[in-house]
Amino acid sequence: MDQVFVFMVGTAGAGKSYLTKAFSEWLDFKKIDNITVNLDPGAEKLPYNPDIDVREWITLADIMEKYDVGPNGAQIIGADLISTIAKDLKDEIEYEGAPYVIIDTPGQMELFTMRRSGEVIIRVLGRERSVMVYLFDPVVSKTPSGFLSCLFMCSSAVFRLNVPQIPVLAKADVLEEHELEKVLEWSNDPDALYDDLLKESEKVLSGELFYMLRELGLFRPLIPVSAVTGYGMDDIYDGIQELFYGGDDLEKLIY
Ligand SMILES: Nc1nc2c(ncn2[C@@H]2O[C@H](COP(=O)(O)OP(=O)(O)OP(=O)(O)O)[C@@H](O)[C@H]2O)c(=O)[nH]1
Ligand SMILES: [Mg+2]
Repeated sequence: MDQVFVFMVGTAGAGKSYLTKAFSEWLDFKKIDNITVNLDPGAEKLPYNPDIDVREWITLADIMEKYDVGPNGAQIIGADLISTIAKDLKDEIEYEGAPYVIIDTPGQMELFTMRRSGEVIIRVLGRERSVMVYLFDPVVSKTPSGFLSCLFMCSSAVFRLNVPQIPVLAKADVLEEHELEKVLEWSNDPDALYDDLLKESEKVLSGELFYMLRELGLFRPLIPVSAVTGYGMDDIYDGIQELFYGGDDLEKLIY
């Protein structure tokens, strides 16, 4: 059976690990076989028990000792080393065999999106079976310029990794109702965002870039989700189904 690789990607603290847990639990509840994979060698405490864990091969403590570097240098070396175990990860993931493979990526987004490892992992596992759930940080996204910055980050991940994206608004439960409505409106309606950018500051210096994002079709409706309430897990699932099975059902992935 084909496996689908769901990469949780987003800036530090956006909620990747909790969403990994919540989505996995939701799939369990629906009796859809899935496994979780931790790709963060620096993770100290995870809210879930990964079925496959990069820390079996690579830990920051070992790197700091072996290469005589501090924690930041170790993060970078750790990220680069992940590509060297891509084949081992693939073997373990295939051995587990679950149709849904949820992959939690390193805390700092650029370690996965900018360095080569992310690209290598996706290529080794299979680009055509991969999808990225991109998490917008709710606190940053709730101002117009913050939202636009998040959209740039999200777009940079798609340019770099070249896999389809399901953009989600993480931790939607922390926003007030009116804030949530605003963020969702901006993701649906670039003109509404532009108006609010103008209200925020008289001159929108990023105007040309804004138009570029709009012309490239990079504004897409955000799916609000919450790992705390479980809200939106069905929408992530539907998004994945739509992508791989054109909305057909789904028996193929359900055992
Ligand atoms: N209210 C609320 N808090 C959340 C939610 N998801 C995560 N959090 C909190 O946000 C913090 C960061 O969540 P993580 O899932 O660890 O975020 P991450 O992106 O994996 O973070 P790093 O890997 O450390 O960069 C934790 O303290 C969680 O308790 C959510 O849906 N709602
Ligand atoms: Mg994490």
